[in-house]
Amino acid sequence: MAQTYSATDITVLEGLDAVRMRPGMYIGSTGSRGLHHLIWEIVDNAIDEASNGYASEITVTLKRDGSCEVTDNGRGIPVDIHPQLGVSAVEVVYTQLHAGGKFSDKNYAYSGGLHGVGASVVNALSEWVVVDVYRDYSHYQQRFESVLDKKTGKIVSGRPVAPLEKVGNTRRRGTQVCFKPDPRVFETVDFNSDTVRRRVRELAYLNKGVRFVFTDERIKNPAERVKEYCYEGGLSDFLAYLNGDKTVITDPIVFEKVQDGTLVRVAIQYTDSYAESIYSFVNNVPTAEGGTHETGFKAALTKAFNDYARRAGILKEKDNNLAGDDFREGMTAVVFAGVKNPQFEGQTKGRLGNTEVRPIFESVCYEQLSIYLDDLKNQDFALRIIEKAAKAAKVREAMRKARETARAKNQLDAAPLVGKLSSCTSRNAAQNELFIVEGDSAGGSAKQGRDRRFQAILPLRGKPLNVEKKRLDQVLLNEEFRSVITALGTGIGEDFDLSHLKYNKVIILSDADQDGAHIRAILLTFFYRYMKELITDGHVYIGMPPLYRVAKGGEVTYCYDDKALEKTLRTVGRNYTLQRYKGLGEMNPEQLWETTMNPDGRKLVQVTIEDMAEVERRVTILMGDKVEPRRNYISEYADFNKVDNFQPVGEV
Ligand code: 28F
Repeated sequence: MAQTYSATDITVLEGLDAVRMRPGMYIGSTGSRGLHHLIWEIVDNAIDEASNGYASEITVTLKRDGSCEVTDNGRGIPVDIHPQLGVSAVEVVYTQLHAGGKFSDKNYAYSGGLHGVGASVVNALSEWVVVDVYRDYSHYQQRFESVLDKKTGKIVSGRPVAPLEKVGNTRRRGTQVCFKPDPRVFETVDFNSDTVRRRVRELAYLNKGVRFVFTDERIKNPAERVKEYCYEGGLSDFLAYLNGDKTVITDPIVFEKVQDGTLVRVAIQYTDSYAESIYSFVNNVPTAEGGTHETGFKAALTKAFNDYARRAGILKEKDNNLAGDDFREGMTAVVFAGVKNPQFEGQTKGRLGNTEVRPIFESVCYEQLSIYLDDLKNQDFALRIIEKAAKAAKVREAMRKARETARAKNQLDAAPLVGKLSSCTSRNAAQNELFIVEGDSAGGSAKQGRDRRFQAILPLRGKPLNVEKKRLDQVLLNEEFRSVITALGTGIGEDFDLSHLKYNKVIILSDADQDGAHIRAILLTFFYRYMKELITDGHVYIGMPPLYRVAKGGEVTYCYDDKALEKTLRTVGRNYTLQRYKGLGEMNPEQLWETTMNPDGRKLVQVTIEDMAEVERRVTILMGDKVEPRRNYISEYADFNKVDNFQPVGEV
């Protein structure tokens, strides 16, 4: 039944030109992230239709012409004419900002999204958009275009080419939207297949039972072109995926409950590893920086487990409570909050700020975890978790003592740095840079070649300890990591405090070979495991030394990859000398400065966590103790120079 829309339902605000004027206000940036945001705006509308039970299948297709098509098999956007505006609801949704009508379904704890809010933004920033609606046995279509008006020289954004029109009869139901991002708005209009595929898979995990079909028509190999994701197990299946190569020691603990209009959905599973991995989301949006849902969850977990340990007589009257860290060792958890009006905070808007959400998570998680722990059929799991935590507490205690004595003898802070770190003269952390350099010879050149005012050098000898299999205490005892921790100044794990960071950029310089890539992966694992905010707050970079040096006459050109070399060799013609750098150590200080350290010419890749789940899996495979998956992984991803999963930002 087509709803009639009073003017109040659809607030008609400024035109789409405002969006084109300041796109960053609506999609964050006009870089790759902003480009992909267009897809997620449209997919969100399809997911709203699915979350309300009207659609069961969503498809996302990347076309060869650079456009993206999204479909759902829901009710189809209404086609009736808006009484005040005199145009169809489809046209209103796609041409009026904030034209999303809130879903009135009462059975819905929180509104996953405003149907159609993002649609008009996508239209404003696209060259063209075609909307197909299949509804009431009819197929309707409308096309929108952003065209340059010759007279005014201005671009008119998202203008309907004609009113919505019926183009055929059909038994199909649902909505189809195809849009082509406008190259006049975006730095790049090239969709990244892996980025889209991974997010579609993540959405499939988060939307239990909804079938997602991702197609990249640009892929030649038909076997690779279409990927389908549908997880009846929802967050339990997500846990299984996240723990893929780890050894689990409990079944998944899963619960969900609505309280005061907020949806609490949690899945927990313990593995034999030492790492704590929490993936939190708000309305399907990943919150890499956590927030009130996560803090509420953590507090409840600690309280529920301690109270249980006392009830079960494992903790005696006189014993102290175990710490949250102890209970979270080896824990993989997915924490999902459904919130009506989420407030996002933090550097990358990745932290939930709503204060009312914390007590809701605390009470629901405490209640549900206590029910789980007291359930007789879960006793062996419960005891296993408590024992693991008690052991972790002993190690933590031993580590604290070790740190005390080490500090007393002034070992932890002073010794390793004496011969190691060449600090810079400036004390301005906002501009200072720390280069962590592989090998003493390269370290030497870096010390000589750098700008000592703001560039500090920390050479790492050989391959540092592989931290994935180690507890924090063993990591702390490793000299290499101690010097990194002390140089950064932030502390580690529970003590980590980003405000004490002494450098704005932490740049990893390692050779472009297998060893270099392994050292880089170990360092990234270390940061990811014990200083994750260093990454999520955007401080970690990877320096890219050149692979080749082409000299002809007095002219020297450095090439950073094979493509650049081909281009250079074509231009220099004949009788040139070509040098392939095997390692950083082959460059003299001047060359190292010029090619890799000088902020004016160097290439840095900023390490970001595009897809936490994927990073987790890769870290586990690459660093975990199972050799088989690692050998496959290495053979499959042999190109260690492709620092994938970490979004390159070009020159910084
Ligand atoms: C490929 C993207 O956009 N699907 C959508 C619907 C269904 C309804 C709807 C959408 C006007 C302003 C309320 C249908 N019947 N997929 C999509 N499916 N929007 S967007 O309504 C929008 C109204 O807000 C719908 C009855 N109620 C709602």
